[in-house]
Amino acid sequence: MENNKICKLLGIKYPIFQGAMAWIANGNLAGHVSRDGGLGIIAGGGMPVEILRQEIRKVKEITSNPFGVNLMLMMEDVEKQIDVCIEEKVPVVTTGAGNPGPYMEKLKNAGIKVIPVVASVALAKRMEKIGADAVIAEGMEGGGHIGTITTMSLLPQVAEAVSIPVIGAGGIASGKQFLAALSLGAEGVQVGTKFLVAEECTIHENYKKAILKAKDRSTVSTGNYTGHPVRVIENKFAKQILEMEKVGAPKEEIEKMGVGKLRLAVVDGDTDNGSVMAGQVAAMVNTPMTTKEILESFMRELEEEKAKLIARIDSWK
Ligand code: TUI
Repeated sequence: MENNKICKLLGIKYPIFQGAMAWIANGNLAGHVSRDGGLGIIAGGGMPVEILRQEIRKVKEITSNPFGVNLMLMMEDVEKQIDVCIEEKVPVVTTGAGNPGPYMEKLKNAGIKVIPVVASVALAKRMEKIGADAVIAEGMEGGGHIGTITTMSLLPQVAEAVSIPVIGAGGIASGKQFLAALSLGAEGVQVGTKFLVAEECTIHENYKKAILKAKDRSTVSTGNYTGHPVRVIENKFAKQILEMEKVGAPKEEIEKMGVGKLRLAVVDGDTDNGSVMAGQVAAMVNTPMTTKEILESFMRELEEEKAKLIARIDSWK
């Protein structure tokens, strides 16, 4: 796709990013996605700096293709993580859960492409102004920490508001949704939930099983009351949080409940008491596949769905 703006900007084969899922997206997953033509992204948020360095080197062992590191801006060690990204010549940094303004100059001066996740038009415009290379517009269908606007509504508004390329995220697990994102103005997509069940994704089997058996209404958004909405599979843990929110428990108590719960699900496989973050498309993720199969099926389905759509619209005339 050499004329696609994202492929051109980053030097990748397909305009498909693998979402940087905390505790999940390590050097192994990111390395294989990048090897197979997408943009693999290490979830750097909260990673100790020397582990981050190891994971970056792991990607480099797997492939010499471009890859990214995601930084969560609310984390303490973010400045040290940026230094590691610069030292290790990481090609792309994506940012989440905040405004990367204070770090933009340093990253850009190091030749790193900076692609912030935005959940609003205002932030997208601000990011363009301070030199972002592209933005990822993530709707609330996505898993984990989310904004409040759906992809269907957010994506066209962001794409209208900025001139830099936009990557659509939240609710993308098939070629149909890829095509829809492109028709809303995106130049590429970011996919998280579908990569949870990739063979190269080294999470606990129980987590994968929870995704594979999820149905359309299996996820809920917790944390709306504390102002930090997080989409998870509805389980015992999620129900406890929702109950605390309903009775108006102190916010600190609710936030405290969440500490360590993602790790509990991902690493220990406790999918009852842990936080099983996933997008609303979990119901559409029914078959484990390799990263290569996932990327190739997105591209194949995109072409098939495009042809079907054109034929359908033309048949109305
Ligand atoms: O960051 C994510 N998704 C995540 S982070 C995560 S780890 C976590 N663990 C426990 C509790 C909470 C999180 C799991 N999933 N996506 C990117 C994202 N960024 N979504 C929404 C935003 C966002 C929100 C506000 C980006 C910018 C923003 O701006 C604030 C401002 O300054 O306007």
